[in-house]
Amino acid sequence: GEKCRNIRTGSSPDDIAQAFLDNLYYAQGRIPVLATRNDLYMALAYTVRDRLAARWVAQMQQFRRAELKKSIKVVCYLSAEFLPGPHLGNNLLNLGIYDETRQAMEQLGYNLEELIDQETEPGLGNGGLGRLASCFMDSLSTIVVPAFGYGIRYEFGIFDQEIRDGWQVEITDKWLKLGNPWEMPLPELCQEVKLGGHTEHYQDGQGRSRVRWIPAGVVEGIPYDTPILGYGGNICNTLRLWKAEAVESFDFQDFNVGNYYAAVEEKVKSETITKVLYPNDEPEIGKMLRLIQEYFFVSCSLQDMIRIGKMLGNSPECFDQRYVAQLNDTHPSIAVAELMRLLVDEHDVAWEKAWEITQNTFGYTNHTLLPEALEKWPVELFGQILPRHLEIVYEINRRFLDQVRLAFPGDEEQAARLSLIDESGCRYVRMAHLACVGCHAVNGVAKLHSELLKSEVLRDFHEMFPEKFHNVTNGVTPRRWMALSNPRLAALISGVIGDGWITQLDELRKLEPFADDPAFQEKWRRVKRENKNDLATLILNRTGVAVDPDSLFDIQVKRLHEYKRQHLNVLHIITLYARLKRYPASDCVPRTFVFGGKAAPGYAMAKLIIKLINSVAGVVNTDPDIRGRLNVAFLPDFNVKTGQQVYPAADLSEQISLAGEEASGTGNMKFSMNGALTIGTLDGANVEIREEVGAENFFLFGLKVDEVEELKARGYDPRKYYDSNPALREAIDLIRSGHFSGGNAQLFAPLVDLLMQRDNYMLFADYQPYIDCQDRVSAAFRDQQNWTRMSILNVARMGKFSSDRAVREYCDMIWKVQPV
Ligand code: 26V
Repeated sequence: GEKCRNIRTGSSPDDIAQAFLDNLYYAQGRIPVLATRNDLYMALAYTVRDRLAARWVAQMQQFRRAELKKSIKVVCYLSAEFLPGPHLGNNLLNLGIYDETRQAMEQLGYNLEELIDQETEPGLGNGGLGRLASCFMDSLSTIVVPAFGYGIRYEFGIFDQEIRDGWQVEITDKWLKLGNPWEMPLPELCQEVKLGGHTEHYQDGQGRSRVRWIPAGVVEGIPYDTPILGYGGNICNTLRLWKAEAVESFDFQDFNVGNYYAAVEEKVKSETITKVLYPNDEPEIGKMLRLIQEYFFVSCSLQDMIRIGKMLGNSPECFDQRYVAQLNDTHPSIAVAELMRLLVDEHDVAWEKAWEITQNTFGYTNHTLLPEALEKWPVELFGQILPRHLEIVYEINRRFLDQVRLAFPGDEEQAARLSLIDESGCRYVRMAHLACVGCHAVNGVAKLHSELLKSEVLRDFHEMFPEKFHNVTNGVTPRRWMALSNPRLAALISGVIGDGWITQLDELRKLEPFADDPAFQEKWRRVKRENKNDLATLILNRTGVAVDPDSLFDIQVKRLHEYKRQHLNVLHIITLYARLKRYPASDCVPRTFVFGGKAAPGYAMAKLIIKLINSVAGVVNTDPDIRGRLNVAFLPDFNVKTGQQVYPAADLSEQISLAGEEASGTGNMKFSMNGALTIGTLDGANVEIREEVGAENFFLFGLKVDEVEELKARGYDPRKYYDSNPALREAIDLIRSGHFSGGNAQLFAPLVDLLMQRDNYMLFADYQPYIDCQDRVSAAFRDQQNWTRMSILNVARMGKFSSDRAVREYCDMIWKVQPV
């Protein structure tokens, strides 16, 4: 009856309060006096989930009725990583019941923010790539594009980071320990995945040659669905993550031949496949389990797509009319061979037709130019696990190389460069090549990156298929990264221009006239100041470092990597420290340096940089000559949740990678749309951010891509910079002498030696321009009026960097689908 409906769907504070008590009692088995914080969180999560259910079910119904029959294409985003962040707050925002829920909790004597804070986030990704996938899922739902996100339900996500004695310590991420109220297991929709074994070639009844794959074993994939509701509740798409389970005892011993498996245990159980997320930024060659993970989720997903099609009466031959699938980097690129196998071997489609369907279906997004990050699998390992796919890859390659030889007669070097198989030494399957050949579209993630793809990493493919190449500059969702994480700023903005910007981010332009309004500026500063207060409290609680909210908050949060140059930032800190030690009375702009980010467990240099940051912090924070002027804090365990507390509080965003190294960056966008000014190089999306906000509102420094190349060609010698620049020399010598390591001169030797001898990312070349630029930042910060003006203009001009715009570009250029 009426009462019952309100309990599950009502959105008044009374309805929500009643539903909450109901769920606490019936779902969690508790009454308020006995409830733990987690019981309360779970009860609220179930209450919100109930309110999603109706829209979720309606979506499934729509798939059945309208969409597929009207031949509307469904977008499938295939990604080995998703980083959705905590769901509760975002769902409240998108359902439009945030305030009502706050009131309901108040009525019952609970604090909503505390309950939201109880959620453990799903850390099913490493960084930018996984977070981008989740921003895209939010945008797909918001702009009303029917979509599935397909991925892996890792039992353990990215490790939790603790800092002990200045070093990173990795702790297993047990995100499922207290239960996950947002997911729905669907064991009836399980899929079987074959692995290993051999193939048999035979003639079928009609005398056609066919192939049978006799696997060594089979594992089962169970889908776990999470609803992804769009802002305003337009539609509710599904994030479908696969968990591996055993179907029978599976002896992996067959794989244990050759040299590649030394590091892999003798017997790996089926369940192991989805146990743990591999930390990125580590060479993957030879990691059998990683290849199995990739194949496992791709196979489950493609079979699931065919199953849904079948249920709706579509034959596999219409696959490409019903679906388009985006490959988020090469991690799912085995999909090209798997769809061919499913169509040709299992659904009896002719090779040529199957190839047309495959190419029409897939698009490939590249996310990095780093050569060491390009996936390739030893042919032998590949064949051990996927014997049929190796045959298919060879056949694709044979046909492709025929095409190449036609286009470039006599140019065997071109053929060797393009081949899906690297034959230069030990033989490898090149996954990016498989993706380029098997997809109808290839794109980079920022203008500069897409250009460099065409001129460098994928130059030969661009020559072969120029029409396949596109650019789609990344974006981030303004729901999570502004409205949810920065409610003070959101309220201030909506107060003057309305709240249309939340779904039409270009409307932020209407803020421009307020940039010079002193009263508005004052309010803007107050918001930033309150956000900084909150972050100061967080820093104190997490690190014990007391920081001054009036100081300039200078923040670099991102994965630790040499190319991102966190250590260049450190050189600046040391330079300021040395200046203050020499001239204690000098008048400097007080700064708080905040760092956050994880280092891959096997990346020793990145871990040493974390230790360096903490060592410098230890000295700077406690030196009485420095007190109150410079503070350094390393915020442990940077993740989506912490990010939401960090970006709103930044004055200055550090985007200082060596030009040509960072594909796009998305943190750069989050900072700027929360009113931070950027100090950055002309790298990744920085180029376009600067174009949008205006050169006068962006602190630019450093070598350009062509200058980097030129300098490398001339022969880069870091020692010259060291010899000729006293400030740089002093900073390096302070590290080398053990000044920050209690006299231990050995501790940072590997880092300093590498800089002195090779300096692969040219910190020394960019050092002085960076210091000079930072001095301009300090001078600018003294003029608070003008700083605020620049801050407002940054926000006003960030409309382009909404993931809604990015997803619309994919829809137009690559997927050829119309938002409903
Ligand atoms: C992987 C590896 C593996 C081998 C060692 C070095 C290395 C370095 C990076 C990676 C990650 C590559 C994929 C990735 O996460 N790329 C990021 O994608 C973001 C979304 O497009 C983009 O904003 C970042 O600039 C890009 O680094």
